Amino acid sequence: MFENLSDKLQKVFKNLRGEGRLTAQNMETALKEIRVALLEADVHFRTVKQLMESVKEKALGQEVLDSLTPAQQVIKIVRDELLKTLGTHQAKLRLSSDPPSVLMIVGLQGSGKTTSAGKLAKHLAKQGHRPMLVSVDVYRPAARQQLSVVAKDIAIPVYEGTAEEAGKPVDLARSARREATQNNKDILLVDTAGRLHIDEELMVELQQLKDLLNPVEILFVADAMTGQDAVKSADEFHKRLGITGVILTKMDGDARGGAALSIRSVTGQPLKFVGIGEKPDAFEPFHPDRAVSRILGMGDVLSLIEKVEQTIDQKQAEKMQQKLMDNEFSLEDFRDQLKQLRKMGPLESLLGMMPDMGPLGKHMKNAKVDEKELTRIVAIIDSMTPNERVNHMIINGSRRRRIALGSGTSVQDVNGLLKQYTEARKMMKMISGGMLGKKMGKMKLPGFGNLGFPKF
Ligand SMILES: Nc1nc2c(ncn2[C@@H]2O[C@H](COP(=O)(O)OP(=O)(O)O)[C@@H](O)[C@H]2O)c(=O)[nH]1
Ligand SMILES: [Mg+2]
Repeated sequence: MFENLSDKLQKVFKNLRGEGRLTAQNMETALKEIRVALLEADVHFRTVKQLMESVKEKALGQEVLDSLTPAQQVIKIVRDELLKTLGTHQAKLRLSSDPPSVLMIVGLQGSGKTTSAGKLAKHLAKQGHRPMLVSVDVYRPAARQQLSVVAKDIAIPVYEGTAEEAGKPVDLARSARREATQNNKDILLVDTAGRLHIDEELMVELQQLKDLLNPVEILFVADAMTGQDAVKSADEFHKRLGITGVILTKMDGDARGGAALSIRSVTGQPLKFVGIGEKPDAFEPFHPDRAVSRILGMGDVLSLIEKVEQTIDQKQAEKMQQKLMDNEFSLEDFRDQLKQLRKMGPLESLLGMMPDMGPLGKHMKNAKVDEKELTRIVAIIDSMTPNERVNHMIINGSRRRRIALGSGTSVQDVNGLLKQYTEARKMMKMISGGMLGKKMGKMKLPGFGNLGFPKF
């Protein structure tokens, strides 16, 4: 996986290592080499273009961390942009709250659908789920039997179907779902037929299955070794059917990684799992951060970069905490905190990581976090004048109307935000005087600034 690309990028970084500082010239050379490395790895040209534009912008911009050498800085920038391309977080499998969750496995012939359906079922069973399998590939004689063999091997039940259903994908799917429900299975994996090329008939059939089953996931299975062809067919399937994620198989044989790197930026749908061999266990959730470490290779440099970033975040967090304690926490700080939080990942997972803080903590962990809401709040604060941001008391009715207009929100939204903000300040004042303040002061939570806003 990614060996070729990794080798080439490491060479680029090595050449930079001798440089005392980043100049327009050595940057230019490095950027050119990175671009070539990506193209040679068969990354989609549009993905390369996007990636290189952001890398260039950052490299020439002012985002420089003093404690890193030029080479390390470039590595950091490339790492950040690769992560953005792959999706900063692992794209988890969605499951329905109304079981059985139906997962449709689609893709071209030979891409690895049947194998992956079995692997995924096994993976889910290991997590404590009760999956059931069904094959609706009624065209190739041995296709359904192949799934039965796979299922037996991993001890997952499979719906075999009746003689009347044998040639009818929709009937098979319907009965399989009923069977899954009756047997208290919480997940039904539907292995569908493939073709050598995308054709109308197949798409119509898949659409019928989709309409019937209302799947929570339509996973497109692509063979990584086919490179950009895999990306192209993923894109076509997505346009026709609306896929929700990709399983990239045969990564064990793909040294370049072009498909893996392009799929999300081309289709907009994340890579969820990778197949790394023929055996039922050769399958894993796709972790963008691990893939990036693998591509860049330099474990030690990456941990150094992380450490430097943590120190910076930590310093900022401490400054914010002090402001909170002193009740000088302005709307501007509030906005910066929100941006900081967003940078660190989905708020829910962040809140989930927090140590137990008694009733207040529980309240926060249960809080529904809405990223859209966050974007709106940032927009509202951005529409305020600097003076308004540090002095919220001056924001009267007409200012509120202006802010709402400027941020594309309503006066109610602005009122809501100001109310939450003032309540939070009040709460912080109370807390900073009492026991809790002392306890929290020691915890140094990076997202501490958000403590007062449990309503999102
Ligand atoms: N090396 C390797 N082979 C795989 C992987 N996934 C599937 N295969 C092989 O690819 C071939 C086609 O797989 P199959 O599941 O029958 O594809 P389908 O036609 O899409 O159902 C089989 O020989 C599988 O063993 C993988 O991740 N790595
Ligand atoms: Mg098959």
